[in-house]
Amino acid sequence: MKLEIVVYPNKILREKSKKVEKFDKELHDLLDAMYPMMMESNGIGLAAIQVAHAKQVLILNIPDENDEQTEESLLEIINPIITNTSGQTSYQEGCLSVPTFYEDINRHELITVNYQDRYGNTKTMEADGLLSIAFQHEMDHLNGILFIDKLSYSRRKKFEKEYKKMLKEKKSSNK
Ligand code: Y12
Ligand code: CO
Repeated sequence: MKLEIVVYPNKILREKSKKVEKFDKELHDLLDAMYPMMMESNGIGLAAIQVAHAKQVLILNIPDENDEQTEESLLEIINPIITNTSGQTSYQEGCLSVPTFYEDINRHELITVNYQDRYGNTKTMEADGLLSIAFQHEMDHLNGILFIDKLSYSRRKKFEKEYKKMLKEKKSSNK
């Protein structure tokens, strides 16, 4: 399966992802293709809508204490629902669909998530630290929400100006 990362301001990123009903080869092929795409792009999280598949699917691979990402730490998350939250935290987030831009975003510190694995088994997980932040960032994608939507009005205006300039420069250097 050939995948490409969808980049802001593409409207695909605003689509709401649909619940997965079939835990079949099509789903497994999508998950199997998302993993190398995320790793090649130096990502730690990727939602299916970022590769133009509007399914409630996301993958996460948080670096360990040696800053390494192994296949064993890969999480495949289908149809996630946050059932509990506590605390507040802030982290400088980035997104493969919004290249070159990073900004501090407020999130819940601790979350409990119900989800299904690639076979449809129901699971519950508690997440804190970077995993909790990545979960919340990727789950926002399933609802068509980007981290830039959480910026203040003035910060967002500044972002739009800088981002447009970056896209223009990128386009002219590719000519
Ligand atoms: C904390 C913050 C954000 C998340 C969501 C997942 N975000 C990512 O995985 C973002 C990755 C990313 C990688 C980039 O590529 C390189 O650094 C080589 C990148 O590059 C550029 O902007 C040029 C941007 C974002 C979870 C937890
Ligand atoms: Co993102």
